[in-house]
Amino acid sequence: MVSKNVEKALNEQIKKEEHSSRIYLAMASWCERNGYPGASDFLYAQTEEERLHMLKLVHYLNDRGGNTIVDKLEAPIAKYKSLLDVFQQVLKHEEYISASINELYAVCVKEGDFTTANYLQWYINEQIEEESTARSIIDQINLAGAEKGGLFMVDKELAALATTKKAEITGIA
Ligand code: OFO
Repeated sequence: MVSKNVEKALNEQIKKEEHSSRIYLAMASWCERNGYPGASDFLYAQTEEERLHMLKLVHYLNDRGGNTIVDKLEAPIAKYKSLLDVFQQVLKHEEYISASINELYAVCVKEGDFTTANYLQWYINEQIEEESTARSIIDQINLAGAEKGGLFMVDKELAALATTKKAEITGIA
């Protein structure tokens, strides 16, 4: 059984993961409309992945006798200046989520809930990967510069990354 404080903190994280899914949906849609099919495919896959991050927490909380709340969500910002801007916002968001997972972990430790803290280790590792992927995409976009040819190649790389991500997410849940 989880404590009320852990239940509340887990519900907040469930909401953030669902919101992440919607943020990436808005970004994927923008990329689809602006000539970046690879980036779009990657971000649609990220949308699915965030939904699985949410579901994994929902199942965990229910299994531990907690009460999962499906809360209302704000609309994501859906305006971007460029592909670089999209991925800079991805990185900023993932850094925010990493900080949020760390805070959640701290609540669990404070409450003496080492079972949940241990469960969250998977999310801590996942955040290392999420941030690193976003940083390397930003590096590639910066290297490509503003040239159409460079961005075309980055988009091809993102299409390949999307295929890898789709294969990886079949293992989550
Ligand atoms: Fe769920 O990791 Fe991104 O937000």
